[in-house]
Amino acid sequence: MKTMAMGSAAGSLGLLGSKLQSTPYEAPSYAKAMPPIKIKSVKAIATAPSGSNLIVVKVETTESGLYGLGCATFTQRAVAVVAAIESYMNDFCVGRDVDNIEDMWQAFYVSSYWRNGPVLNNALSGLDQALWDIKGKRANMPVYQLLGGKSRFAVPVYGHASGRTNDEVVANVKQFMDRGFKYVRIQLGGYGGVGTVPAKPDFRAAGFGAERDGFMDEREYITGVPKMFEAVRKACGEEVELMHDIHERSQPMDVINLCRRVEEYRPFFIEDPLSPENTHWWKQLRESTSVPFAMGELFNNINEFVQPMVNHYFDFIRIHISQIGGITPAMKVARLGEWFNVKTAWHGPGDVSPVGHAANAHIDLAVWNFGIQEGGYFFSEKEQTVFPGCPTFKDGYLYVNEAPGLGVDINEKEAAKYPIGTRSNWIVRGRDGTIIRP
Ligand code: GCO
Ligand code: MG
Repeated sequence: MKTMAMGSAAGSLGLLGSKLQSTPYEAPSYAKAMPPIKIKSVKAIATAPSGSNLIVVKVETTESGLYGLGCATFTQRAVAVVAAIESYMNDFCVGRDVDNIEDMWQAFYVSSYWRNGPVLNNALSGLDQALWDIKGKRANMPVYQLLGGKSRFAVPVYGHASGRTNDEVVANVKQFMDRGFKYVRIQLGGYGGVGTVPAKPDFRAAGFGAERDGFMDEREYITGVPKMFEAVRKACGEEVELMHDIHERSQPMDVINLCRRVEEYRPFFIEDPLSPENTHWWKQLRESTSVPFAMGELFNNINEFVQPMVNHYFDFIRIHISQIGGITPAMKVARLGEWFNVKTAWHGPGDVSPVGHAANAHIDLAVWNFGIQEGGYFFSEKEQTVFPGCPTFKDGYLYVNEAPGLGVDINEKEAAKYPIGTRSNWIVRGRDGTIIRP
């Protein structure tokens, strides 16, 4: 019986075989209008029109005039990303099909064997976003349409209010509220209160470290944040949603106490309460306070989000889109969040290029589990000249420009006017000179 069955199967296959061989490959109808297009070249464009080093990948194709742009901005090590793109990515990509984004992502990701990490992921993000830009242009649609269309009319954003005193912070919050912002991040001085404590730290008096190293007074910071929340709530009321970025600079137990003391001021979220190196504190932190948390701008890999989501450790995903490798992996984390009611709050400060801000916004428009978008960053005149088509802000909302693709272009002649630098200073020390995670 078994041999008979196999015989008949082989027979039918044989039949099928001969039938399949006889019908030449028929390109699906949509592909008739979109002949396969290859990558002609990949290059890095480095520019700093507003001071922050920005890196953009330009993917040129075999179809004249068709190219894509993607953000690869790792501002502190920009030159290293340019090297990865110029020395490896161009060679890897030339002649490959522009259409297979997931395959290109997976292929470049493993092409170095040793993988992951900020430099290669930023380079990969530039390629990924550029391929989505090209696909949108080919489909003659904005990228958010390829991601499933709009789940909201525009993208609510939060502004950055800071000051050296609580009064200055309050005044800054009111300015944002007057401009229609419903969400505002409040910081006293720099992260960790750096720059607000006049006293000369002991390490500097002792001549330890470098003159430009920052000083954080941990005690001043931990006791100052609840007072700042109190001052802003008293002056600005309950209307405005308030968030704060601890920026992973405090000790876990201090963070637990700080969060307990700001609960009554109903923070929208407290960001980066722990450093990636301290993720083992999440269980205790989560069980100690009810404030919502946002985390993830320093995460490199989609897998870093799984356990925290499964355990409901944080409520908002703070992905820096180029740090994780672009739109393709960011969409995976966003979709995963839906299962655990974790919402997006993409990273959007000045060291994201306008192309990256647009990529953020296209995902923000499409995903259901959108939380908020960082957006207190307004594009300067120079930046808008270098990047025609920058997203726009109005009344606390971010708008993409509805053009096909990501909608942002680049003027390379203008970009060349603002060369990038190599100096970045993320050294922060405690009173005795101990390095603090920045
Ligand atoms: C934020 C971030 C940034 C980072 C900066 C690092 O929440 O906006 O923490 O300010 O510190 O992007 O280069
Ligand atoms: Mg942050």
